[in-house]
Amino acid sequence: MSLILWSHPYSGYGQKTAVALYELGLPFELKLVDGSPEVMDGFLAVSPFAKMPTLIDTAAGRTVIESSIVIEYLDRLAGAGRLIPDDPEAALEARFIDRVLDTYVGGNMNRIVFNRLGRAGAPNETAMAQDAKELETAWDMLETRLADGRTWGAGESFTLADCAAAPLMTYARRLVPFGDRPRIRAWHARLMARPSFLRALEDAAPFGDLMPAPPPED
Ligand SMILES: N[C@@H](CCC(=O)N[C@@H](CS)C(=O)NCC(=O)O)C(=O)O
Repeated sequence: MSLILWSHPYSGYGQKTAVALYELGLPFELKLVDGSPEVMDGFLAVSPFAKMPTLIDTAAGRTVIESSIVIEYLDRLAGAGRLIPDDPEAALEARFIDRVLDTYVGGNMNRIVFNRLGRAGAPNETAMAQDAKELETAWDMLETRLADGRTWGAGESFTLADCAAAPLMTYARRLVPFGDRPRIRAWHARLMARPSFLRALEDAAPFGDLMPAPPPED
């Protein structure tokens, strides 16, 4: 098997990449980043920022980091045109929605979680409130974008945008609920039924619930 994925099945960005691998039908070997010193030594050697996911393509002798770039790479490996649409306008939209999700949903979510877990000392309430406010702005932007009736995040086909949306929205809504945004709710319900994401959730299930936030009530 030529693809090795350094990741953890509970990681949102790791799940984003797993969804892409399952969508494309590409087999891979998981290198579990479990935090143990022996694993971290190997992980730091391939991923200098120690961020999951990191993909190694042993056949091509390449290491690829950053989930969106990993997915671009995988899509090309699988023949291109599926998760990154061939049409340049559609590709631009997929990349745009992916950026919004990575930066303003996943990024803000990770900072709030980091604070809640007290990773940098006492939680900074002001920073958390600002991060939560930006997450509301991201939900508003996505709700507006979906007003054209699209089925998936960037149009009628499942793309990079949806690989990002499935895990990142599922986690982030536990911190900032979707509220009165029916189009986001409907999109998220479709993502929750997608076999590739269900498979990623199954992979994560044995690790329990590590999120410092209650399960969603809505
Ligand atoms: N921009 C990166 C973000 C990756 C990221 O933040 N991964 C988290 C897990 S969801 C991580 O590795 N955290 C470990 C750490 O920060 O120590 C990407 O898209 O791959």
